Amino acid sequence: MTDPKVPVGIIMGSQSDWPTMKEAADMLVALAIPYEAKIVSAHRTPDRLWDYGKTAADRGLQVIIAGAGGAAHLPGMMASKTRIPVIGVPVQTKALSGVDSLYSILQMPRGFPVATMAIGAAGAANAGLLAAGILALNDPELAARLDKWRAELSASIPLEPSDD
Ligand code: RP5
Repeated sequence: MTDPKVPVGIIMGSQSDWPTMKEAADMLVALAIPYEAKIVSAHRTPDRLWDYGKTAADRGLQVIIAGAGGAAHLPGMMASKTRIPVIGVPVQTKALSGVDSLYSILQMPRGFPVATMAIGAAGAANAGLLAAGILALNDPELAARLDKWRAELSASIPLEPSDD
């Protein structure tokens, strides 16, 4: 399907999820982590979902970031199909502001965990960072890059508020 050395798979239910999920991709790029991005819908392309989950471990994926909105079944279904850790991103919806997505992803039954992020762009960016943290456990060079990224973020926060 793709390069077996790619450690992170970003999957999403629709093209319309990409502006949100790109926040995760941008974070992986910033930390020099290879990734693949695919549209894999639980409802519209269930066979694609099944194939992706079935082959994920053998292809060398180590973390899957799955984003979806509304009746957001993609992360949970992927977690049911593969033991690869799944990080779920609730995409913000117009109808219910993403609370529907959040609840759909969050309330997994015992036995099939999904690490659920915040709704929307911040959640997607944090999904990239969480994936980086998982991979850094066995990659000292990545760990150093992640430590540097975190230190730079901390250093960018002013001590005092300004009126500007
Ligand atoms: C979900 O339905 C997708 O994850 C997306 O967030 C939502 C709406 O999809 P589109 O109608 O924009 O394709 O499956």
